[in-house]
Amino acid sequence: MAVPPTAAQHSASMQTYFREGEQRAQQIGNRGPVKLGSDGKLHPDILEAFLVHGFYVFEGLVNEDEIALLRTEIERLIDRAPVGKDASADAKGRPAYGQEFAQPIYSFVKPLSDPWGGTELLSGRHPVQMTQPAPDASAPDEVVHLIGGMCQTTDPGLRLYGHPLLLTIAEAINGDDFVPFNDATFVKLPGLGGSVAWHQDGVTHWDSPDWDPGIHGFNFQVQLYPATSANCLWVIPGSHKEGRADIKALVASNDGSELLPTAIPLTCNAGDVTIANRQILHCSFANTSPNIRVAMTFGFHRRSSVLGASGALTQKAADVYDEKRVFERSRVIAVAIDARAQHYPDEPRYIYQPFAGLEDEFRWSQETYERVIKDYNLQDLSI
Ligand SMILES: O=C(O)CCC(=O)C(=O)O
Repeated sequence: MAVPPTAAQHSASMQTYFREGEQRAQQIGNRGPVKLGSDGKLHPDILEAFLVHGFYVFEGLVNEDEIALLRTEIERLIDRAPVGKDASADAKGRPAYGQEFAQPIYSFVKPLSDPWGGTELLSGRHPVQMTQPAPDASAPDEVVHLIGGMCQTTDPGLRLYGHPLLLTIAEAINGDDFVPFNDATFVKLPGLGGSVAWHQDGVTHWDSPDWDPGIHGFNFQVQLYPATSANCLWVIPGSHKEGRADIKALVASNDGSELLPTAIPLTCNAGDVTIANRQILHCSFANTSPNIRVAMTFGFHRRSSVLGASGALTQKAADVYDEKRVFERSRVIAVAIDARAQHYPDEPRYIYQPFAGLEDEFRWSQETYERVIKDYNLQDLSI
């Protein structure tokens, strides 16, 4: 087996690819502030740009104060994480956070490793393993890679889920009866963060007679820190329209290299929000840079894609998504909207059509935390 590069060698070897990718990204553009039409809906030019390229970068969508609150919370969650998968104490020996949730909220990786590439995990959708640089000798055995459950672990996370602009974008893409998918906060610690091998997210609908480029929904990523080409998400523009990609063949025809030649980095400033079609081919590399990236990632689907579908990814195939299940998971949106309205009373409140008229049943309170929010992610709608 080839000797893995050191972190420093890996970083040096990536620089030309990063610069070339940045140039390709600049040529495409596909970024700017969110724009609404006179009807209050997402401007059709942005929707069209998203449909063509499969991604868009909304610059400065979440304001600085809100980003500061989110950072404080995520820093707390990282600080209070168990030291590894099977641990119950944090690095300072305190009982780790999150033991009360039914589904573990933290996922870990070995520093700079690729946990999914070349494995059958997550429906085998990451067929090629990425380069896994050797971490420095001082690196811990495991580092936080993902934190789940943003709506139950932090109040600012719940409020972000009810952000009127984000929900207006979700409505434009998936219709006004859109439904949730799942969420995960990707944490790429400087010099330690693992990679996410090339993949497409969708699992269930590739062979559907109704297949189309939007059938597997899309994800938001809200960036809490600047995202650079060394730690950000890379995508292949337009690949969401071409069906299931043969990733092994793509890498093989690129001399076995994962540095695919048409990919671009979605570099961002803190507060920028990306949207990516879940069928777009995407990855992120081991973070051998000195900069952290934290991306709060949560997705939405068309109702028609989810109703009657069976569970995928972290959900069981025996889980069939009926009206009741979809309604129950969608309640999180209703509570999030109210939590946001209570905290930001001067901001316009998003009206979520499936819950219009039911607002009083889903006011944000300790009671709705227990009834709707706690362990909501057991009901994720993964396809
Ligand atoms: O943000 C990343 O590093 C990876 C995100 C990703 O692969 C996903 O959301 O499916």
